[in-house]
Amino acid sequence: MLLLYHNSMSSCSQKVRLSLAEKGLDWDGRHLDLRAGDTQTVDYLKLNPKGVVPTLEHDGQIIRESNVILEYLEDAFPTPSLRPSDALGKAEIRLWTKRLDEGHHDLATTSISMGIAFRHQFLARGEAECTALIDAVPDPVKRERRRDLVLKGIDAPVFHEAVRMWDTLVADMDNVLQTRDWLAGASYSIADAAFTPYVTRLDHLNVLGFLDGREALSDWYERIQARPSYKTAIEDWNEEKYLTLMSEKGAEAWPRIQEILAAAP
Ligand SMILES: N[C@@H](CCC(=O)N[C@@H](CS)C(=O)NCC(=O)O)C(=O)O
Repeated sequence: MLLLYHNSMSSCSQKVRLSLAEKGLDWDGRHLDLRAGDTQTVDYLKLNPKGVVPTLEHDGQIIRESNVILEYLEDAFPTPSLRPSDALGKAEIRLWTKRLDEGHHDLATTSISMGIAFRHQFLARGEAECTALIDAVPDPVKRERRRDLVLKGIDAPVFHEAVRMWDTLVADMDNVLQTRDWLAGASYSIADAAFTPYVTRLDHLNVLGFLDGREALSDWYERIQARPSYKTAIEDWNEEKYLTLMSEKGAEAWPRIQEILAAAP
Protein backbone atom coordinates (compact mmCIF):
# COMPACT_ATOMS: atom_id res chain seq x y z
CA MET A 1 0.00 0.00 0.00
CA LEU A 2 1.13 3.54 -0.78
CA LEU A 3 0.50 6.21 1.84
CA LEU A 4 1.55 9.78 1.12
CA TYR A 5 1.96 12.44 3.79
CA HIS A 6 1.53 15.59 1.78
CA ASN A 7 0.09 19.07 1.51
CA SER A 8 -2.37 20.41 -1.04
CA MET A 9 -0.27 23.14 -2.66
CA SER A 10 3.28 22.24 -1.59
CA SER A 11 5.45 21.94 -4.69
CA CYS A 12 7.25 18.86 -3.38
CA SER A 13 3.91 17.14 -2.78
CA GLN A 14 2.59 18.20 -6.18
CA LYS A 15 5.48 16.53 -8.02
CA VAL A 16 4.95 13.22 -6.21
CA ARG A 17 1.20 13.32 -6.89
CA LEU A 18 2.06 13.98 -10.56
CA SER A 19 4.19 10.86 -10.72
CA LEU A 20 1.50 8.80 -8.97
CA ALA A 21 -1.07 10.09 -11.47
CA GLU A 22 1.15 9.53 -14.51
CA LYS A 23 1.73 5.97 -13.35
CA GLY A 24 -1.94 5.40 -12.54
CA LEU A 25 -1.15 4.27 -8.99
CA ASP A 26 -3.70 4.14 -6.17
CA TRP A 27 -2.63 5.79 -2.96
CA ASP A 28 -3.94 6.92 0.37
CA GLY A 29 -3.08 10.33 1.77
CA ARG A 30 -2.62 12.13 5.05
CA HIS A 31 -2.99 15.83 4.41
CA LEU A 32 -0.83 18.02 6.65
CA ASP A 33 -1.54 21.70 7.27
CA LEU A 34 1.85 23.46 7.11
CA ARG A 35 0.52 26.56 8.87
CA ALA A 36 -0.94 24.56 11.76
CA GLY A 37 2.40 22.96 12.65
CA ASP A 38 1.31 19.48 11.47
CA THR A 39 4.83 18.75 10.18
CA GLN A 40 6.41 19.65 13.54
CA THR A 41 4.61 17.11 15.73
CA VAL A 42 6.65 14.49 17.60
CA ASP A 43 5.02 11.69 15.59
CA TYR A 44 5.62 13.28 12.19
CA LEU A 45 9.21 14.24 13.02
CA LYS A 46 9.88 10.52 13.61
CA LEU A 47 8.87 9.91 9.98
CA ASN A 48 10.53 13.01 8.58
CA PRO A 49 13.09 14.61 10.97
CA LYS A 50 13.30 17.74 8.80
CA GLY A 51 9.62 18.41 9.43
CA VAL A 52 8.72 18.71 5.76
CA VAL A 53 6.37 17.07 3.29
CA PRO A 54 6.22 14.79 1.41
CA THR A 55 6.91 11.46 3.06
CA LEU A 56 5.94 8.24 1.32
CA GLU A 57 5.17 5.01 3.14
CA HIS A 58 5.20 1.92 0.93
CA ASP A 59 4.33 -1.39 2.55
CA GLY A 60 5.64 -0.06 5.87
CA GLN A 61 8.90 1.40 4.47
CA ILE A 62 9.48 5.15 4.73
CA ILE A 63 10.88 7.14 1.81
CA ARG A 64 11.65 10.87 2.20
CA GLU A 65 12.77 13.64 -0.18
CA SER A 66 10.49 14.32 -3.13
CA ASN A 67 13.10 13.71 -5.83
CA VAL A 68 14.17 10.46 -4.17
CA ILE A 69 10.50 9.46 -3.98
CA LEU A 70 10.17 10.08 -7.76
CA GLU A 71 13.12 7.76 -8.41
CA TYR A 72 11.75 5.23 -5.93
CA LEU A 73 8.33 5.16 -7.61
CA GLU A 74 10.07 4.68 -10.95
CA ASP A 75 12.06 1.71 -9.62
CA ALA A 76 9.18 0.17 -7.70
CA PHE A 77 6.58 0.71 -10.45
CA PRO A 78 8.52 0.88 -13.75
CA THR A 79 5.48 0.86 -16.04
CA PRO A 80 4.66 3.25 -17.55
CA SER A 81 8.21 4.52 -17.44
CA LEU A 82 8.99 8.13 -16.60
CA ARG A 83 12.73 7.65 -17.13
CA PRO A 84 14.60 7.47 -20.44
CA SER A 85 16.36 4.14 -21.02
CA ASP A 86 19.62 5.70 -22.20
CA ALA A 87 22.44 6.73 -19.86
CA LEU A 88 22.43 10.34 -21.03
CA GLY A 89 18.69 10.77 -20.41
CA LYS A 90 19.10 9.33 -16.90
CA ALA A 91 21.98 11.71 -16.23
CA GLU A 92 19.87 14.65 -17.47
CA ILE A 93 17.14 13.77 -14.98
CA ARG A 94 19.63 13.68 -12.13
CA LEU A 95 21.12 17.01 -13.17
CA TRP A 96 17.71 18.66 -13.22
CA THR A 97 16.55 17.29 -9.88
CA LYS A 98 19.97 18.00 -8.32
CA ARG A 99 19.42 21.63 -9.18
CA LEU A 100 16.22 21.69 -7.16
CA ASP A 101 17.95 20.04 -4.21
CA GLU A 102 20.96 22.34 -4.40
CA GLY A 103 19.02 25.51 -3.80
CA HIS A 104 16.25 26.14 -6.23
CA HIS A 105 13.67 24.66 -3.90
CA ASP A 106 14.90 25.78 -0.49
CA LEU A 107 16.25 29.15 -1.52
CA ALA A 108 14.59 30.40 -4.70
CA THR A 109 11.12 28.89 -4.41
CA THR A 110 10.65 29.19 -0.67
CA SER A 111 11.93 32.78 -0.74
CA ILE A 112 9.74 33.98 -3.55
CA SER A 113 6.63 32.29 -2.14
CA MET A 114 7.24 33.39 1.44
CA GLY A 115 8.51 36.86 0.54
CA ILE A 116 5.50 37.64 -1.65
CA ALA A 117 2.55 35.77 -0.18
CA PHE A 118 2.85 33.29 2.67
CA ARG A 119 4.43 35.79 5.06
CA HIS A 120 1.01 37.40 5.37
CA GLN A 121 -0.41 34.17 6.81
CA PHE A 122 2.32 34.21 9.46
CA LEU A 123 1.96 37.92 10.25
CA ALA A 124 -1.82 37.57 10.59
CA ARG A 125 -1.34 35.26 13.57
CA GLY A 126 0.16 37.95 15.74
CA GLU A 127 3.73 38.32 16.97
CA ALA A 128 3.83 35.55 19.60
CA GLU A 129 2.30 32.80 17.42
CA CYS A 130 4.27 33.92 14.37
CA THR A 131 7.56 33.75 16.31
CA ALA A 132 6.65 30.34 17.74
CA LEU A 133 5.93 28.95 14.24
CA ILE A 134 9.25 30.26 12.92
CA ASP A 135 11.18 29.05 15.97
CA ALA A 136 9.80 25.53 15.40
CA VAL A 137 11.57 25.14 12.02
CA PRO A 138 14.23 22.48 12.79
CA ASP A 139 16.94 23.66 10.35
CA PRO A 140 18.69 26.80 11.72
CA VAL A 141 19.53 28.24 8.28
CA LYS A 142 16.00 27.81 6.97
CA ARG A 143 14.61 29.13 10.27
CA GLU A 144 16.51 32.44 10.07
CA ARG A 145 15.83 32.80 6.35
CA ARG A 146 12.14 32.38 7.04
CA ARG A 147 12.27 34.97 9.82
CA ASP A 148 13.89 37.45 7.44
CA LEU A 149 11.37 36.79 4.68
CA VAL A 150 8.36 36.98 6.99
CA LEU A 151 9.52 40.23 8.53
CA LYS A 152 11.01 41.97 5.46
CA GLY A 153 9.19 40.36 2.51
CA ILE A 154 10.48 41.49 -0.87
CA ASP A 155 13.03 43.74 0.84
CA ALA A 156 14.89 40.75 2.30
CA PRO A 157 18.27 40.41 0.50
CA VAL A 158 17.59 36.71 -0.09
CA PHE A 159 14.46 37.64 -2.04
CA HIS A 160 16.61 39.47 -4.59
CA GLU A 161 18.90 36.47 -4.87
CA ALA A 162 15.84 34.27 -5.38
CA VAL A 163 14.54 36.44 -8.23
CA ARG A 164 17.87 36.16 -10.06
CA MET A 165 17.94 32.37 -9.54
CA TRP A 166 14.45 32.09 -11.03
CA ASP A 167 15.47 34.11 -14.05
CA THR A 168 18.46 31.86 -14.67
CA LEU A 169 16.36 28.74 -14.24
CA VAL A 170 13.63 29.73 -16.70
CA ALA A 171 16.30 30.78 -19.23
CA ASP A 172 18.02 27.39 -18.90
CA MET A 173 14.73 25.49 -19.20
CA ASP A 174 13.79 27.50 -22.28
CA ASN A 175 17.16 26.87 -23.91
CA VAL A 176 16.88 23.12 -23.43
CA LEU A 177 13.24 23.04 -24.57
CA GLN A 178 14.22 24.77 -27.80
CA THR A 179 16.13 21.60 -28.65
CA ARG A 180 13.67 18.90 -27.52
CA ASP A 181 10.06 18.47 -26.41
CA TRP A 182 10.70 17.48 -22.80
CA LEU A 183 13.33 18.38 -20.24
CA ALA A 184 15.27 15.12 -20.34
CA GLY A 185 14.61 13.95 -23.88
CA ALA A 186 11.89 13.04 -26.36
CA SER A 187 9.39 11.81 -23.74
CA TYR A 188 7.76 13.15 -20.59
CA SER A 189 9.89 12.12 -17.61
CA ILE A 190 10.56 12.54 -13.91
CA ALA A 191 12.32 15.81 -14.79
CA ASP A 192 9.12 17.27 -16.23
CA ALA A 193 7.10 16.11 -13.21
CA ALA A 194 9.73 17.56 -10.87
CA PHE A 195 9.72 21.01 -12.49
CA THR A 196 6.00 21.36 -13.19
CA PRO A 197 5.20 22.60 -9.65
CA TYR A 198 7.83 25.32 -9.93
CA VAL A 199 6.43 26.90 -13.08
CA THR A 200 2.99 26.43 -11.56
CA ARG A 201 4.20 28.37 -8.53
CA LEU A 202 5.13 31.32 -10.78
CA ASP A 203 1.67 31.03 -12.31
CA HIS A 204 -0.09 30.97 -8.93
CA LEU A 205 1.99 33.91 -7.75
CA ASN A 206 0.84 35.85 -10.81
CA VAL A 207 4.45 36.36 -11.91
CA LEU A 208 4.33 34.27 -15.08
CA GLY A 209 5.93 37.33 -16.71
CA PHE A 210 9.17 35.44 -15.96
CA LEU A 211 8.24 33.39 -19.07
CA ASP A 212 7.82 36.41 -21.38
CA GLY A 213 9.79 35.84 -24.57
CA ARG A 214 10.51 32.24 -23.56
CA GLU A 215 8.31 30.56 -26.13
CA ALA A 216 9.64 27.02 -25.77
CA LEU A 217 9.08 27.04 -22.02
CA SER A 218 5.62 28.60 -22.38
CA ASP A 219 4.71 25.90 -24.89
CA TRP A 220 6.01 23.19 -22.49
CA TYR A 221 3.87 24.61 -19.69
CA GLU A 222 0.78 24.55 -21.94
CA ARG A 223 1.45 20.91 -22.88
CA ILE A 224 2.03 20.04 -19.20
CA GLN A 225 -1.28 21.62 -18.19
CA ALA A 226 -3.13 19.68 -20.89
CA ARG A 227 -2.06 16.34 -19.40
CA PRO A 228 -4.74 14.63 -17.24
CA SER A 229 -2.18 14.30 -14.42
CA TYR A 230 -2.08 18.10 -14.04
CA LYS A 231 -5.73 18.20 -13.07
CA THR A 232 -5.55 15.21 -10.72
CA ALA A 233 -2.29 16.12 -9.02
CA ILE A 234 -2.39 19.90 -8.98
CA GLU A 235 -5.65 21.58 -9.94
CA ASP A 236 -7.87 19.31 -7.87
CA TRP A 237 -5.80 20.21 -4.79
CA ASN A 238 -5.69 23.97 -5.30
CA GLU A 239 -7.12 25.99 -2.41
CA GLU A 240 -8.96 29.14 -3.38
CA LYS A 241 -7.84 31.11 -0.32
CA TYR A 242 -4.19 30.44 -1.16
CA LEU A 243 -4.68 31.22 -4.86
CA THR A 244 -6.31 34.57 -4.04
CA LEU A 245 -3.56 35.57 -1.62
CA MET A 246 -0.79 34.51 -4.00
CA SER A 247 -2.33 36.21 -7.01
CA GLU A 248 -3.09 39.51 -5.24
CA LYS A 249 0.27 39.80 -3.52
CA GLY A 250 2.10 38.63 -6.65
CA ALA A 251 0.50 41.37 -8.75
CA GLU A 252 1.69 43.92 -6.18
CA ALA A 253 5.23 42.47 -6.19
CA TRP A 254 5.66 42.13 -9.97
CA PRO A 255 6.82 45.73 -10.68
CA ARG A 256 9.44 45.37 -7.93
CA ILE A 257 10.57 42.03 -9.35
CA GLN A 258 11.00 43.66 -12.76
CA GLU A 259 13.18 46.32 -11.13
CA ILE A 260 15.33 43.64 -9.49
CA LEU A 261 15.69 41.87 -12.86
CA ALA A 262 16.53 45.10 -14.65
CA ALA A 263 19.25 45.86 -12.09
CA ALA A 264 20.78 42.36 -12.34
CA PRO A 265 24.31 42.33 -13.80
N1 LIG B 1 14.09 18.56 -0.02
C1 LIG B 1 12.77 18.32 0.45
C2 LIG B 1 12.08 19.65 0.69
C3 LIG B 1 10.71 19.46 1.28
C4 LIG B 1 10.07 20.79 1.65
O1 LIG B 1 10.73 21.82 1.81
N2 LIG B 1 8.75 20.76 1.80
C5 LIG B 1 8.03 21.96 2.16
C6 LIG B 1 6.79 22.10 1.31
S1 LIG B 1 7.18 22.15 -0.42
C7 LIG B 1 7.59 21.86 3.61
O2 LIG B 1 7.17 20.84 4.07
N3 LIG B 1 7.74 22.95 4.36
C8 LIG B 1 7.39 22.97 5.74
C9 LIG B 1 6.94 24.31 6.19
O3 LIG B 1 6.67 25.16 5.35
O4 LIG B 1 6.85 24.48 7.39
C10 LIG B 1 12.00 17.48 -0.56
O5 LIG B 1 12.29 17.61 -1.77
O6 LIG B 1 11.14 16.67 -0.17
